[in-house]
Amino acid sequence: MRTAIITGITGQDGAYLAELLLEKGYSVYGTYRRTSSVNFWRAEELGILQHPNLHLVEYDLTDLGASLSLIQKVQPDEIYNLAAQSFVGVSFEQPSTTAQITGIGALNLLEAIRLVNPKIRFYQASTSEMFGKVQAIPQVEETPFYPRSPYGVAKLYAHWMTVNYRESYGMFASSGILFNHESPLRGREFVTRKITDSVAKIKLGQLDCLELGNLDAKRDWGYAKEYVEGMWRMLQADESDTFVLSTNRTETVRDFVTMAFKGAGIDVEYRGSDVDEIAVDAATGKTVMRINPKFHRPAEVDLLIGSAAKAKAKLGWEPKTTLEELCQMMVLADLRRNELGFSF
Ligand code: NDP
Ligand code: GDR
Repeated sequence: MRTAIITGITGQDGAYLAELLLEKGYSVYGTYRRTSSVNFWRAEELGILQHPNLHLVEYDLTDLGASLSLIQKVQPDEIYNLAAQSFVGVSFEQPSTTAQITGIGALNLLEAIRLVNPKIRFYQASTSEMFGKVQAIPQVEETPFYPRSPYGVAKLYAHWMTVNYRESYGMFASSGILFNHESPLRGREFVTRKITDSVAKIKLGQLDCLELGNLDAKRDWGYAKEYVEGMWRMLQADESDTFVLSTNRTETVRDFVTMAFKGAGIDVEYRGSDVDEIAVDAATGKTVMRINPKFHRPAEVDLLIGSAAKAKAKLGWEPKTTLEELCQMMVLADLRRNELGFSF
């Protein structure tokens, strides 16, 4: 039986990856942070929380000693580093914390692997946010980086450390540059899930209006469950490397708003511009979306679109779910949850 550590099992990707590895017969050690109220709602929704091969371990990525003892104790074959302060907006308010967790945290794991057992295969959750102010369209593995947030800068440090440990010590350390990936398990602070949850509440009469920031940002959105399969494939390859996972399609936040309302049976029309832009329900004339400048960021990533041609050629990975299907899946899940009065 193969053994894997997943850091960040309480997050979206951690839950889906744990599900996948358990299905493949792995013994999975999922790490979570000690907090006053630990939240395993995602693992619960996937029905894996009681799985006999799932072991939950308390762990903080910022602690090198904890990284050393975790690896010594578990002796895994593979480590997937998914833990991070992953919210771009918050990284502007907490840049040092973000650097410690998202940047140095990855180094702690790499260093612990080097010291305990350099044969362990390592996956680093890198991000399209490293491309930031994009230097080419579409973005590929060789596109120059230009991060636009403390989060992007911290992730870039972790990415280069992964490459550096691969080249310096011959470690199997792969970096997956993943573009935005969403699902019904996405955190509600991220824009897609914020939209689908609010649309569901508006449809059910539980909320009047959704408030957003920049509607013009363009993102390449895929389905998280397919992306964790790509992570696993990276660690099964003959050699460690860097891979982009993306859909090669980009849409604006505004497009996603329209799509989500449509998924709930509401047609919207846009009026006004800039901070005065609103969306109204075409049938009733009621305002269902307005801009709140507090959701604007000090610096924005305007346009992301990635080509995953290398992952397709070398890993046989490609996305399948369309954005329309993904959005509909999220809206339906949020309608169901909010009907039951139960939404995380
Ligand atoms: P989430 O924010 O849903 O999950 C992040 C996880 O990291 C949570 O389990 C969180 O625990 C944990 N964590 C945070 N700080 C620490 C810490 N100090 N020590 C240990 N664990 C910690 O992220 P996603 O699942 O969406 O993303 C997974 C990874 O992939 C992240 O690294 C993210 O930056 C990266 N990524 C995500 C993309 C996406 O579109 N989803 C795209 C590209 C990269 P807790 O629940 O306690 O907060
Ligand atoms: P992102 O995702 O920053 O791309 O990072 P997010 O969903 O937070 O923002 C996407 C775009 O939407 C705009 N936006 C808003 N965003 C939020 N969260 N809330 C709003 O109200 C709002 N209004 C407009 C944002 O300005 C942005 O342009 C995600 C995270 O998962 C990262 O961890 C990951 O690395 C990248 O995706 C790839």
